[in-house]
Amino acid sequence: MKCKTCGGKAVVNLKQHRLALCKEHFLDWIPDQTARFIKKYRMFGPDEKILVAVSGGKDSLSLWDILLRLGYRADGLYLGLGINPPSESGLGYSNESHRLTEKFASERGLKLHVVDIEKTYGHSIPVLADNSQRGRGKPCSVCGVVKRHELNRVARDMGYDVLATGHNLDDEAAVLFGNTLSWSADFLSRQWPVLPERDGLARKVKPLCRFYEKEMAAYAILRGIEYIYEECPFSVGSTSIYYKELLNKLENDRPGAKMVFYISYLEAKSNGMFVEPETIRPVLNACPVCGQSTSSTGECSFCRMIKKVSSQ
Ligand code: Q46
Ligand code: ZN
Ligand code: ZN
Repeated sequence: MKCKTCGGKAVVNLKQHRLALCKEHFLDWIPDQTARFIKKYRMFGPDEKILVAVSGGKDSLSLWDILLRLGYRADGLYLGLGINPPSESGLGYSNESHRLTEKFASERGLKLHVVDIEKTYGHSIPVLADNSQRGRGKPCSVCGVVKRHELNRVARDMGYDVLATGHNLDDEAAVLFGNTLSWSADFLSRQWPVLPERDGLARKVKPLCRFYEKEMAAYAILRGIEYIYEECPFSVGSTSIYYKELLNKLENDRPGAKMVFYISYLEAKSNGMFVEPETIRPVLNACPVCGQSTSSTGECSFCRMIKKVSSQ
């Protein structure tokens, strides 16, 4: 197998793109494509200040690396979720992911914001999940509320123009698959590589949304990025992993099917399908405690949850 660009020995074979590349040209291809997607979906301009949500995983650390290689001003934000049951690394999932994120940032002299949820609000994610109505047996729902709240808070309070996350094609296709199974019109109308800024909610972008997960793993490994291999222990048995497995079966039989599923959706949307009806757009109010936008008339779900668990 030869590199399509230089004719040297190819190390990656991107079947879905009918493209084989050597290490050097693959490591250039990923940022080139990312730059194309940033422009195509009008994610941000060259002078905007970007906050990258980093988890210690391959996608978010690679995203940070790519944005810096493209010349953007990008700082990182790590949320310490306190998920530390005994794990492969012996350190616990959150401790190990924090260590690797700090290492990545310090080796490159980068600015990393860290918010430890337990130190800041008194409770880790597992404790919040065990003690709030929302979380019984399902920490991911609590975790989602906390992440959304904190990412937005730091982006807004620290004056960033845009919040970037490392969601890849496999993540987006799984979400799309779930929304399609239930024909969730409001979610289908909102899923897009960019969520514009609105009523105090920071603009959110997903520059890696058109790369396969395995492409990002190859990028991280070939770039020598040290990332956490283990998954969050609470992801085991989740619906999104089940959907990913189903889509992988399809992809195995028909290479490229996952990409066609997601990209055809983006094209259909650009052509006017799934327009967001005004009637399902919730009116947003400011939470009287934290000031963040919420669709409820009183305190936001994050503040209600912290108050409830703290009063027990
Ligand atoms: S970190 Fe949080 Fe995920 Fe763990 S508890 Fe669930 S949502 S699985 S990406
Ligand atoms: Zn080459
Ligand atoms: Zn609030």
